[in-house]
Amino acid sequence: MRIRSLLAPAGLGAAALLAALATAPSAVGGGSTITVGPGNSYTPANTTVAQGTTVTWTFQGTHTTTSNQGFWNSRQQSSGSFPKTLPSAGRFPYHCTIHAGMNGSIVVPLRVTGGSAGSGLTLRWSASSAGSGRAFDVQFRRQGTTTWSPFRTNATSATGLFNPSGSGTYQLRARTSNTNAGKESGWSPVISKQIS
Ligand SMILES: [Cu+2]
Repeated sequence: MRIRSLLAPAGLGAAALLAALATAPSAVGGGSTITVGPGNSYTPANTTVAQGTTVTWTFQGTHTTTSNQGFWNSRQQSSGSFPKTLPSAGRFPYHCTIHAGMNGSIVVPLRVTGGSAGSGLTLRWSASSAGSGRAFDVQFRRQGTTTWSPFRTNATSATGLFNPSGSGTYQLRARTSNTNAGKESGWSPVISKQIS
């Protein structure tokens, strides 16, 4: 039990426990809260959420949450909250435009299911097909090789069947483009999956 193991260590303080709980991946369509301030920091600074999660920044001091690739911008806010739904895979770094060095990131993993012989892997890189100004890149490589190959480039669909000839272990990653700004998110964490 995850909760039980978090509670078990006697020395674990309440703040550390809350931080650990806050970074646990949410269910699809769920919520995740990030506290902005007090002080020049986001808590948690780095968090992983499922595709389609609404992330809400709550302000305790005058800051911004501003996506490095233009996916969102709260502009200056001193209280209240700023919600943003993140439908698709990637790593989304953000910062405060007022305070240099005040940084955070949100990671949205690719989802991979399947893997039995001949049926391939079903990849889902977004909770929904691309809205205006968005597109997706998906890449793969055989485990043990170094070069990534494109599976999808500037796709608008949310899913695809990855069915290479031959068994083996494949690595997969995806990212989201902000085509309005000509910028891309970072890549989602690499997922390794065996096709038997
Ligand atoms: Cu700030």
